[in-house]
Amino acid sequence: MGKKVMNRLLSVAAPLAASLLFVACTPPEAGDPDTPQPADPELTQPDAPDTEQPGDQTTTQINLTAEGRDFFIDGEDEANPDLVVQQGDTVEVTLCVTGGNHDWVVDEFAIATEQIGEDSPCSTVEFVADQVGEFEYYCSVGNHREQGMYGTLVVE
Ligand SMILES: [Cu+2]
Repeated sequence: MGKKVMNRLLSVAAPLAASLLFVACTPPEAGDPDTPQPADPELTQPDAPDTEQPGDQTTTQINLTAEGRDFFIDGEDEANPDLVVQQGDTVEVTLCVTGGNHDWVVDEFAIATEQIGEDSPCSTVEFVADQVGEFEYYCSVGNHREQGMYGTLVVE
C-alpha cells in the first residue's frame, strides 16, 4: 500500500515539478536577453556613419538658378549671394536657368558650366576648393558681368 501511494505521488509530482521549474525559469531567461540585445545594435549603428563623416572629403552641393542678371541659391531671395565653402571641400555647383542664357564661371579655379538657356538641362561643375580666399564668380555671356551678374565665392 505505502509504495503504491508513493509511486502515484511521484508520478504526479515529477511532471508538476518540471512544469513549475519551466514556468519559473522562462520569464527571466526570455526577458533578460531581449532587452539588451536589440539595444546594442541600435547603439552601434548610429556610430558607424558618424565615424565616416569626418573623413577627408566633404562634398558641398550648391544649386543655383540664373534669372535676368542674377544668380540665386535655390530657395533663397538674395541676388548674387556669397557662396561660402570650406577649404578642401569638393564643391558641386549646379546651374539651372529660368530666363535668358547664362553660365557660371570662376577663373581662379578654371571652372565654368555650359552656357545654357531656360530650355536646356541644368549644368553641373565640380571642383576642389583647395585655396582659401574670396573669388569672383560671374556669368560670361554677353555683357552680363558688367551688368552686375557676379558674386563672391568664399573659401574659408
Ligand atoms: Cu548671364
